Amino acid sequence: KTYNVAVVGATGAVGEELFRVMEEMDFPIKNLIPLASARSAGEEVEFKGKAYKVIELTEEVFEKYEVEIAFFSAGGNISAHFATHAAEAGAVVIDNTSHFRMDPSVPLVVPECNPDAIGQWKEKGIIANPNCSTIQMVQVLKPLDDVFNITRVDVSTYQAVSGAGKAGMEELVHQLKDFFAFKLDETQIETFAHQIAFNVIPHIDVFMENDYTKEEMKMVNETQKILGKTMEISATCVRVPVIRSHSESITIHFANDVNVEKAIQVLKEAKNVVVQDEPEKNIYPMPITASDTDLTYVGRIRKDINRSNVLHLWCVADQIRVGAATNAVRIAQRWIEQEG
Ligand code: A2P
Ligand code: 11C
Repeated sequence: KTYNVAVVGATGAVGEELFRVMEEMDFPIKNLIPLASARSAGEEVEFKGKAYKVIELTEEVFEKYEVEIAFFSAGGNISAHFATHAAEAGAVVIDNTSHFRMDPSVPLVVPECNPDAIGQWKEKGIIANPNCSTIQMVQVLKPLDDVFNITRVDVSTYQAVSGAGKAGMEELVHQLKDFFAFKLDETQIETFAHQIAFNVIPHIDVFMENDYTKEEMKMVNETQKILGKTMEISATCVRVPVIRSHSESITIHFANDVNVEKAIQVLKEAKNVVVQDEPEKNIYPMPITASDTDLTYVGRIRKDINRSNVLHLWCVADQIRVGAATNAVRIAQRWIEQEG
C-alpha cells in the first residue's frame, strides 16, 4: 500500500531533511504534498528526481489532497491551528513541534524506546515527535534503564545552531563572514540572545519560573513520559557554534553498582546506537562524524571516580535527522506496520 503524504514546513530545515530520509528509506508514497506559507507557495522541492510545487497551507488542503500521513514541522503555532484539521480529514499527524507532546491523549514516541505507545494515536489522530535533545538521550537511557534501573540523570547539552532552523545556521555563517570582514562588532544578532560565533550561550528557548529554560524542562518532562517513570532529571542546555548535530554530557545514577563492561555491551546491542569509545586512538563521538547519519553515537563511557553506581558518557547525534526527520519517518513506518 502507498500513501498520500503531506509535509507541513516543506521549505524548512526539518522539512527538507524529511524528503531526503523518505527517499533513502523508500517510504511508500502515492502522492507527495509539500506545504508551507504563502511566501514560498509555487517554489519547487525535489523528491526522487521529480519536482513538486509547494502549496500554501490552508485548513482545507488536507481534505482536498486526501492526505493520509501528515508530518508537521512549521512551529508550534502552526501545529496548534492546523493539526486537528489534518486529523479530522482522516490523516495521522506526526507532529515535530512541542505543542502536543505533554498532552496525555497524545503518544510521545521514540520507536526504539516505546513503539507500543503508537497505538494511542487514535484518540486525537496525532503522534508527537519529541525534542531533538530528548530523542538521542532516551535512545541511550532506555537500554541502560532496562538492565540497571536508573534513579537520576544529569545532562548538559552542546546544541548546534540548526536546532533553531535555517535562521540559526544563517546567523552563525553571517557572523563568521562579518568576522573575516572585520565587521563583527556590527554583526546582526536576532535568532540567539547574543553573538553565537566564537561564543557559547547557556540559554535555549525561554526562561521559566523555576529558573530552568523551556528546552531544559522539555528534556525533563519528555524523558519521563517516554520512559514511563518519574526518575530525577536535571538539564542544562547550551547553544554552541556548531552547524549540525547536538552533543550531550550525561551522568546517570543507578539503583545499584554498575558494571561498565556490561553497560558498554548493552549499548552495543541497542538499536540505532553505536559505541565509539577508543580513547587511546582519539576515537569518540563528535558532531562532524555524526552529521548526515541516522545513528546515535556514544563514547567516553566511564564509571564515576567516587561512586560505583554512577556512569558518565558522551552522546552525539544529527539532531535534524535522528532528532527530528528520521525519528518522524521511523514513527510513520511503525504506524504503517501496526495501524496502516
Ligand atoms: P516558509 O518557507 O514559507 O516560511 P525552519 O524551521 O527552517 O525555520 O522552517 C520553518 C518552516 O515552517 C518553513 O517551511 C516555513 O515555510 C514554515 N512556516 C512558517 N510559518 C508558516 C505559516 N504561517 N504557514 C505555513 N508554513 C509556515
Ligand atoms: C533547539 N531543541 O535545538 C531545539 C529545537 O521542541 O522541537 C527543537 C525544539 C522542539 O533549539
